[in-house]
Amino acid sequence: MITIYSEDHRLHHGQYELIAGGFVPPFENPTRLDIIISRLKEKNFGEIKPPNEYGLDPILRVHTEDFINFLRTAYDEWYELHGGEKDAMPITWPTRHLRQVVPKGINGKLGYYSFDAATPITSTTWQAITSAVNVALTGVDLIKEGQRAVFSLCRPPGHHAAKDLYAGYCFFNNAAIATQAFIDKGAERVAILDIDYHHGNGTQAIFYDRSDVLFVSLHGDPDQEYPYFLGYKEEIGTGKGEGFNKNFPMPWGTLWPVYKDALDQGIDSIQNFKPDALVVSTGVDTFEKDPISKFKLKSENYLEMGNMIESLSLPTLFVMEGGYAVDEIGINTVNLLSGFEEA
Ligand code: OKP
Ligand code: ZN
Repeated sequence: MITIYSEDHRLHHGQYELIAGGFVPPFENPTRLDIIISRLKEKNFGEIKPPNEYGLDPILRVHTEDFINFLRTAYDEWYELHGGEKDAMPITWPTRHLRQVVPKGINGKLGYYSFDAATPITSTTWQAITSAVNVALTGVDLIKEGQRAVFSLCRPPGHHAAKDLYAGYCFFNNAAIATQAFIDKGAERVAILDIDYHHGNGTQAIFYDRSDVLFVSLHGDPDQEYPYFLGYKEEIGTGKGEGFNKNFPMPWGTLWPVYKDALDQGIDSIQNFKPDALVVSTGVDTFEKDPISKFKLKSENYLEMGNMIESLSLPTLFVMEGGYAVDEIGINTVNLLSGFEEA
């Protein structure tokens, strides 16, 4: 399987995220991809290629122009106000009983366009997030050219980002942009299987009223787990999209047998949808030793997971999302891809 990868991911490296009441160095950091790349090489997994350049048009198919412009200029506006010592970070959000206005100043805009304080914007975040989109889109083109499967090794991740909202380490929704690109290049239906531990709230929101994209997500129950305010079972889509959104929330402590049963059901619904392509939002933070997650999957379970995904016999684009147990992130990610390839 070909991997698409750009060194530009390093240009997003925040100083801090807020977690459990304190600021710590971000769990989402460049080392994650270093470990995955070295495992891919160790296993001789396949060619590693740089992305092509696609510009902003494919991003505009998913995100609003004002949001894109905000991300492009946010750090400069922050710098003007606060100087360059700290990364740009919101602390106030337009929740209930406040107005959804776009304030002129950067502090207000950071809150308007985000929903957490885990997602710093640095002076070079823009280059990293546009390169991650290019990594995802290059995967789409290789599949259009006939590859059965491609691994788009994106960083930062994307599935928490909605059309005009960032958070959860995510800015542009790489998987959603790739999905829309498949459709714009002729696919009638595309399925997204989100196996990251966290609910892909951004992806769900982007496609919630659409019947040409089926979104299936397996994740920690939002009653207990981030992002808390989306990802419940009863969210099935709206309007024409009713029936094309499927959530499988599972409790903390979930082990492989329960997870496998949900994955079987998710795979069945993808099969019935008869898509032209599959996009896998690939998180390995379901791993038992993940430092911010609470499922209990083991490294060998990812082999079986890849095997099960292959059984759909679909052109498949793996887009990297989360996974923070850096010591094993390479083993687990490459196990998933090998399980697919050796099926
Ligand atoms: C990004 B991805 C709660 C803190 C959550 C943000 C998590 C973002 C995960 N324990 N902080 O889906 O892997
Ligand atoms: Zn996650």
